[in-house]
Amino acid sequence: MSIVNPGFFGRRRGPSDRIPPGQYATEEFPVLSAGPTPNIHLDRWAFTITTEAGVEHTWSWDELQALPHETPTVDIHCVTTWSKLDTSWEGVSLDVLLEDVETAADYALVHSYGGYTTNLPLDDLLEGQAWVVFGYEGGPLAPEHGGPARLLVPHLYFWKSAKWVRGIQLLLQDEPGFWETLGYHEYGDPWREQRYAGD
Ligand SMILES: Nc1nc2c(c(=O)[nH]1)N[C@H]1C(S)=C(S)[C@@H](COP(=O)(O)O)O[C@H]1N2
Ligand SMILES: [Mo]
Repeated sequence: MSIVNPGFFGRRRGPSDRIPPGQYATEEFPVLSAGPTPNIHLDRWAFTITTEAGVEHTWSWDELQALPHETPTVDIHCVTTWSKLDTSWEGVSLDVLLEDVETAADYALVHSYGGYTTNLPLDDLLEGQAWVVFGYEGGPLAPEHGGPARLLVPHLYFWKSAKWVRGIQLLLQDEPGFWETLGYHEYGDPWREQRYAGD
């Protein structure tokens, strides 16, 4: 045990400042899936961004891998009250994927293999806030955690981080996804405890 708490000298945020209200930190990595884990072959895997005009931008697995990779280390917060600090991932930033997409949309509806959906404002996918990730803690992302690839949007509750992601539909009007239709908050900011509709 050290005599001086590492938080003593600086204003660096200590672990307890990183836990949003109503959450607890865990070392575990629980699996939360609303259905079975889909089995997706990499040679048939594709990721498609569809604009409000119906224009499709599609990446094969190899095309995705050829894009610049980032390795974000982030805290994740599940609405069932667990948070996990300093998770490390490898993937491609949505800034890169959206770079050449012409759109006037303000909303995104994320689609997964298996049928799961979740919605969020398009702005929340930009400026280094979201990735399509395929690596976790130095290895490939496990199927139960969304492999081959999932969305990672750590600043929102983890249900927005769609596992087995297959595409993003850009929309002029917001459309609720799976949990949002069932009464969860349309935005889901853990720091404002936006768990359920109306919070
Ligand atoms: N396709 C899909 N993505 C999903 C889910 C799901 O059921 N299906 N569950 C969401 C919820 S509620 C959470 S908390 C996280 C859980 O991710 P994990 O199983 O890797 O912990 O995935 C989110 N993404
Ligand atoms: Mo969740």
